[in-house]
Amino acid sequence: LELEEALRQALEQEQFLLLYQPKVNLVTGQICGCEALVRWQHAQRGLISPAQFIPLAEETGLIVPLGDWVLRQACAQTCQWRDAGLQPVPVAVNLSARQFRKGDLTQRLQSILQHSGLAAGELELELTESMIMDNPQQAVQIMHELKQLGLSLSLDDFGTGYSSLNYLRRFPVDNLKIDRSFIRDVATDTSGASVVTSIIQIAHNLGLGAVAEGVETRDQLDFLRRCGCDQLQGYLFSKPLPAEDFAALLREGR
Ligand code: G
Ligand code: G
Ligand code: MN
Ligand code: NA
Repeated sequence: LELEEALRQALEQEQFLLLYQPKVNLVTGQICGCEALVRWQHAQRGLISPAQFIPLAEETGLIVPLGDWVLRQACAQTCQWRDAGLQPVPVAVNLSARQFRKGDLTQRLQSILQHSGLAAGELELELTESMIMDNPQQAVQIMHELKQLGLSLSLDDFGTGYSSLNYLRRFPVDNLKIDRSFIRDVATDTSGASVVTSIIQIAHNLGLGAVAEGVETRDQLDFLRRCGCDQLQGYLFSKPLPAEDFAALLREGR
């Protein structure tokens, strides 16, 4: 209860910040996108990871106003980079299950985009398999509405959930993000490597992009490049960065 009250107050006082982690095109080596990751700047405890407050935010419903703040902030920041003369890249935001299921999601997104001035094509939403598989039929409907708005969609943490291939075929998503637990094993374990190869093939056979998360080593990078993976994200290239540092990368990268 104490944490809930603190979270409520933090929301009122906007004690949150976003870090931005680059996504890199494996062919060109250029930054082709970024993922916005929220942090709580706690007066006493310092930066708190979302793993420690997203579950409570989800339980209490605070995730809806927090999620809206994240969306507004990510859109505003991307517009600010553009206005500063940088060539911004699409920004990806993680949605939680409760945000995804809330009936007015598309209207709220439309209004957030309108107010920020960001084009819908510059915003990507990361959805997880588990939130979709709660009620796949309804999820497919929501995803179609989001696509109609012009947004891009990624399936996050792919491989850890339980989508049947039959459903996957019907999801109007643009990218599969291969969970980092699979990437960890590619260079050391042949079965780990074949899981990753297979996911990349499934993505391509369905006309989707394959994005590797949690890439930390050169060996993993080489493996992913050989398999034709499209994008990577991970500490090898960069950890999640404050907005100013990400802007500096954009400035030098082009
Ligand atoms: O950045 P970090 O590894 O600490 O993130 C931990 C988890 O929190 C990840 O699963 C990530 O997807 C999730 N997360 C980060 N930012 C957000 C956010 O803005 N909204 C939601 N719903 N989850 C987020
Ligand atoms: O669940 P989701 O994929 O959204 O989680 C993203 C989280 O993964 C971010 O919070 C980020 O801090 C973390 N992350 C990003 N790159 C790496 C990496 O190379 N290794 C590890 N272990 N974690 C990473
Ligand atoms: Mn994510
Ligand atoms: Na992920």
